[in-house]
Amino acid sequence: MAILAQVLDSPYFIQGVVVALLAVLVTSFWDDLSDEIPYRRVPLVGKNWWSDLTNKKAKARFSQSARALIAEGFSRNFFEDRIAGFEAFHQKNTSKLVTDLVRIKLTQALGSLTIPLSKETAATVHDTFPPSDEWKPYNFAYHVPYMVARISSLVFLGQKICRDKEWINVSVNYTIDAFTAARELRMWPSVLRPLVHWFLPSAQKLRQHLRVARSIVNQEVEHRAMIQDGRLPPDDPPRVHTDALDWMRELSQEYDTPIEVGRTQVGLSLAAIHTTSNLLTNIMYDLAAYPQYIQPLRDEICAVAAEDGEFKKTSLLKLKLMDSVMKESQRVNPVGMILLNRLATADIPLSDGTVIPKGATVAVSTHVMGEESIYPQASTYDGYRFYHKRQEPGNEHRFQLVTTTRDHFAFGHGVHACPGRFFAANESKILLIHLLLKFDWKFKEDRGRPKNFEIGTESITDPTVELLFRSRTPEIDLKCLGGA
Ligand code: HEM
Ligand SMILES: *[C@@H]1O[C@H](CO)[C@@H](O)[C@H](O)[C@H]1NC(C)=O
Ligand SMILES: *[C@@H]1O[C@H](CO)[C@@H](O)[C@H](O)[C@H]1NC(C)=O
Ligand SMILES: *[C@@H]1O[C@H](CO)[C@@H](O)[C@H](O)[C@H]1NC(C)=O
Ligand SMILES: CC(=O)N[C@H]1CO[C@H](CO)[C@@H](O)[C@@H]1O
Repeated sequence: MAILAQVLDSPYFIQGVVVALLAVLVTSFWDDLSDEIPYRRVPLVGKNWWSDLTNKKAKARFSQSARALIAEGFSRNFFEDRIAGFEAFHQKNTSKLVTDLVRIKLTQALGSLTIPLSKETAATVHDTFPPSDEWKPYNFAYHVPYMVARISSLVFLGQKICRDKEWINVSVNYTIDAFTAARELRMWPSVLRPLVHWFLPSAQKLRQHLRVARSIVNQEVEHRAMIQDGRLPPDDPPRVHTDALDWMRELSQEYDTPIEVGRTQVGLSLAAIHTTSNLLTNIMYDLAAYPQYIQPLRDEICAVAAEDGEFKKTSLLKLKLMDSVMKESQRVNPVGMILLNRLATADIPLSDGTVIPKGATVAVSTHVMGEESIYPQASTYDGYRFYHKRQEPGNEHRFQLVTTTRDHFAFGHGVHACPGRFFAANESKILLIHLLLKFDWKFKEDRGRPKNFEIGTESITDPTVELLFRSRTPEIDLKCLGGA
């Protein structure tokens, strides 16, 4: 229990919880329908605020019924606009715009982003891991969000802002602080929350993040507008690629929908940073636990570099073992016990006669990804599992990390499947290339795969684990990826 309490207090438990929220975060009809959420009518276990104001009970309740609490948290009841600071969770009528921005604009740009992403990755890896011939400890789960935030922000906001410490603070910490604030606010009866939140330090921090975000983002919008009208000379060095800020302006005009860019940018960070960091942490824990994959992964990168020279649009797609290893990490440790949270907007009769009533929330259990009948030796980590499946005739393009199916839905499935998965896949592969070629990795203590914690329905990577890294000489010249 002590460790559980410690983890609940730790900001990193956030990685696990974030994905659960995404299902409701940007789902377009959420705001409109939340009045009908059945939770509002169903009494919640232990929701007796007056007799139960201590942290301890609340934590226990959270770990027992995280899902219900989270779902309720997202109903208007709680994150509604009168609680200032949570605005990034509300995409209002811009949710289609945000999804299309990620699904269409960002994904289409990926081909031309490999080299810029790799250059930024090289820089952040350089800043994060000083070259060392000795083994040095590194708390991966703690640090990786900062690297991911910087690399992702290159594509969201451009080169200048992705290196801005204040922005990185917002990009990483808004999410963490929002969960802390939410947890603290839940200690209060809902009628008092609109008042209390003004005085809670965590909620104040959240509003501060939004102020900082708006100021940074609006300043950049203004700066770009001035360059466009010729009131300022072009940036030096000039911007080399478009980014989400440009796409927001384009789509806002195209859809004739005003958007608030600061809040929307924080919303992107919310969806992107801790989810990707969680995946990367799981992968690195798997590779340190099963080191037999590391050299084959390096060989594969070298083979692609030998074949393609400078990385092309299709180069990352050739890293099939890496893709398989990543998908296997997601299979064995999905972010939670349930995904695909949905709200029934009408009665839905099923073939066996069961009716899902209008207003019900449903979710799908991820135990399917551990089913023996679908995945032989399901409990064994097999980095080649999806690689081998793809070798079978007709399967070459199936079983990719970004492919969602009813047997593997770590990115969700269907219309609302994660639109950011193509970006997450490419960005993560680029980071892994740098980490694997430039360093050796192992656990500090001789240990097996650190077990993920289960908190409520969520699975989180053990935040206390330290990895050791040591510099090595890459077998290829990383010029093929735009430089060291
Ligand atoms: C490894 C990293 C990621 C994981 C595991 C992940 C997972 C998910 C999941 C499970 C959903 C809900 C899907 C469903 O219910 O069917 C989702 C939705 C979403 N994700 Fe991701 N995600 C990741 C990275 C990203 C990134 C990098 C972005 C943005 C660039 C992003 C943007 C979104 C958006 C906008 C939605 C809402 C889509 C909708 O409601 O239509 N995600 N994600
Ligand atoms: C994020 O918050 C933590 C804890 O408040 C703080 O130590 C850290 O410096 C913050 N990150 C950045 C980039 O400022
Ligand atoms: C991160 O942001 C918060 C909220 O704006 C602020 O209180 C804190 O001092 C910042 N931390 C750093 C290291 O900049
Ligand atoms: C979105 O909301 C804004 C103001 O809240 C409104 O002016 C705009 O017309 C709405 N756009 C669409 C497409 O509904
Ligand atoms: C290689 C990979 O896993 N993901 C994507 C990287 O970006 C390209 C271009 O959009 C996509 O086609 C890949 O699926």
